Amino acid sequence: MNRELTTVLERKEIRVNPPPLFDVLLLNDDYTPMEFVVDVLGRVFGLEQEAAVRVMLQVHTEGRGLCGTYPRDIAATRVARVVTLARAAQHPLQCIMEERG
Ligand code: TYC
Repeated sequence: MNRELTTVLERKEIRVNPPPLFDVLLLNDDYTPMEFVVDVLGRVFGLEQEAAVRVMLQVHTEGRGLCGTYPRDIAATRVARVVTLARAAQHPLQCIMEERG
């Protein structure tokens, strides 16, 4: 029996697996204004202007970029906030979440 499980049984503790983490990513498109993307990154992910510009430019040049990594519910809420802001402004900006490998 592996060491960790043995320890758990001896201590009579319940130790569950750590919750999965999800990357939240922005995808590039040809229409959403750069300034809008930078603003969203600040509002939804709390990024400073400089960091927001960096992520926006990474998305613009590489096709996708990492906004942050979170437990499932927080990741899903941030994706929804981005999409809601984008659609309200009639921009096609896409935001997705992916489980960390
Ligand atoms: N490619 C867009 C433009 O040239 C800018 C952009 C950046 C759009 C990041 C989406 O996730 C995005 N206006």
